[in-house]
Amino acid sequence: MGAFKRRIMLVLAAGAGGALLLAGCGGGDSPTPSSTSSGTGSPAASSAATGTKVTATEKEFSITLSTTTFTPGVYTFEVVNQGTMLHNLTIKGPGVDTQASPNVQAGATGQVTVTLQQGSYELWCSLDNHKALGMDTTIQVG
Ligand SMILES: [Cu+2]
Repeated sequence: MGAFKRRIMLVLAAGAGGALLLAGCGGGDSPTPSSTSSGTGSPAASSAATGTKVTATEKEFSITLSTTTFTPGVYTFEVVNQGTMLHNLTIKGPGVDTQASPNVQAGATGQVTVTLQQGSYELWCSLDNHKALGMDTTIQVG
């Protein structure tokens, strides 16, 4: 009984040690883009919020952005659907060859992250004829 318990303790200790080891390696190995010049700028494909956050409030049939001043950089647009229909936010412009948020249910939110360069970008809802009905706006970056 006692020996069995001790073995479990050992296994647990080994597991914890392994986890610590992994955490240590991960922290030491992952380069931060700002501290090295070797990064070729492959962006993380995750949908996690990065960069400057902008709220895009959508309803039938308009898109209202929380800011109208943009400088080049990474932006995460958070779509807040205050309407009663399904909407999304689709973006196209320099370096962004049409990226879209997921389709967002009424009352829900969704995100799309893009890297904006200097220039003009069009933002619209690509569902049905929502764009023609007014869910269409243009921003100037830089
Ligand atoms: Cu829409």
